[in-house]
Amino acid sequence: MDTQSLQSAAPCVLLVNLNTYDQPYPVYPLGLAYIDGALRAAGYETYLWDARASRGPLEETVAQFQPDFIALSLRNIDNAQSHNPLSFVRSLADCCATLRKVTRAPIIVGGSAFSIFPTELLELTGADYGVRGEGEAPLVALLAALRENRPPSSIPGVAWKDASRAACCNEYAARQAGFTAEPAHTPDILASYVGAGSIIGVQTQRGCPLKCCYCSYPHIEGRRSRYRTGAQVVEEMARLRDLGVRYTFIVDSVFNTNERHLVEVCEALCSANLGVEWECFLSPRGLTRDHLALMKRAGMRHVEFGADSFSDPVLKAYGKVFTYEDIRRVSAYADELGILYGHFLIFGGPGETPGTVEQTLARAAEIPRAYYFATIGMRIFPGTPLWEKSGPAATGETREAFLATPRFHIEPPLTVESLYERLAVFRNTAPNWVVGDPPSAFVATIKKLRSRGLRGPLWEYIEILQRYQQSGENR
Ligand code: B12
Ligand code: SF4
Repeated sequence: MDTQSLQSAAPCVLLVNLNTYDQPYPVYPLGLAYIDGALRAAGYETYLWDARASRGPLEETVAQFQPDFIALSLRNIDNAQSHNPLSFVRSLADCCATLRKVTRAPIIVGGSAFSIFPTELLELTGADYGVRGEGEAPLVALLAALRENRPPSSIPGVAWKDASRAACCNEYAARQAGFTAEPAHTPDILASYVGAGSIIGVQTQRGCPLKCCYCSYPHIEGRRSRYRTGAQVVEEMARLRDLGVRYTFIVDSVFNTNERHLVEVCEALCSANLGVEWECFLSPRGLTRDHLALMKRAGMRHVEFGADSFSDPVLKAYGKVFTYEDIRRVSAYADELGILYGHFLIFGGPGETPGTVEQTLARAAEIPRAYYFATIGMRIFPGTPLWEKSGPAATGETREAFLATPRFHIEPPLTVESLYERLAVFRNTAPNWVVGDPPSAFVATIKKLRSRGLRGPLWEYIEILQRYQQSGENR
């Protein structure tokens, strides 16, 4: 612990990251790094306690640090896997209960999971306040209000409890500036994640204007796009490189929503020639061969396409703004350019039929050398068209029910079991497919490869490994 901060007169904020989920690898708490940057810029002393990387229990840190405020980040509600669901909500409630016993400091919760169910999570956890969406400016404003004994009820994005203890949440401010501070990294925590095989995130933009039927991202980040300049992205990557990072993940919901931004960032990275490689999420919409070639020159080594389905009626029903032909075309470009690429597919959403499932599987043979990440069913989130169709209004349940137990839309007559069975059989002939979480043997092998210095997502090894496993089973 930084003993200077213990003696300091500046108000102290303890930042807490509870996420210990390690699929596909431990994910560095980038959101809290941004919050840390904003708090430090506003004159607060901060200390980051990380459930994976910090030594000693949280209670000890609280006793030592005596924080004035606690800022707790909740990234995942659950693992979003219908055939193997795992909820993380309980651990947040337990943590708040533990904190309550050892400190009177106000507990403020934020993060992507909190942003999806803000009022429900505020009530369920017993936290004092919350922030929905981008947290930097609202948190600084909330802490100022609390220090000055002003009610926080007019701060955009803030969640609080009214006189009857009912949770309320202000609208997420659509006009929020975005990127009001640079992320502040805690070097030893960052190094611990790099050592554990994590790929450190870099964010170049926030917001997505599109309206895919299931997607919570615009709800978390807003619809209006906010961008960092190419120079700012270079500066951030250079800072990470100086901290020992050689491969990063551009965590933007979709990196290619705006061609001008894509070109600006990539040209800046080409000129800086940092030697840092990266991967990102791309949409097939409007993507050209030149874009991909430029990204490759700028250090991009892997691409994850949010294709969702290879069937046009399904793509339409999912609210996608591209067709299978776009997917085929961009796959061919990536293959020609020697870029490793994968397609995320969601089976069983609205419009899916047994026939469209077979069409997607058959069309995978037309796509050269791709990797596939298949999910079964669509998690139903508030604020999405899917919520209107399959949420509480359709089932007669409460909103809380959709938080406490992960709920998925599966289009009848398909079921989780029938889809899982079909995909498991298909995977036996297609070792480049991952259905749900990656197999544990793959995760173990990847850990070994990472400890030998290999970087990146390494999903190119999945095929070799599954092929080897299958040949063993057939022997
Ligand atoms: C990139 C990404 C990934 C990458 C991560 C790559 C990497 N190396 O970092 C990969 C593909 C590996 C991944 C995996 C998973 N992901 Co993911 N991922 C994302 C994505 C697109 C961006 C996350 C990000 O880094 N954002 C940038 C940072 C800066 O933003 P942020 O963390 O939200 O923080 C801001 C605010 O939330 C807030 N904030 C954060 N903490 C706090 C704390 C306080 C006190 C306050 C006030 C504010 C605050 O302020 C921050 C700055 O503005 C989000 C969707 C989205 N658009 O948010 C999904 C998302 C976070 N993922 C999600 C899920 C479910 C998963 C997986 C479980 C999926 C799976 N089955 O494998 C795993 C879990 C991984 C793990 N070990 O935890 C869900 C989580 C919600 C949920 N449904 O439970 C999301 C929201 C997508 C969704 N489906 O809705 N993911
Ligand atoms: S799925 Fe991707 S493109 Fe569609 S709304 Fe979500 S972030 Fe935007």
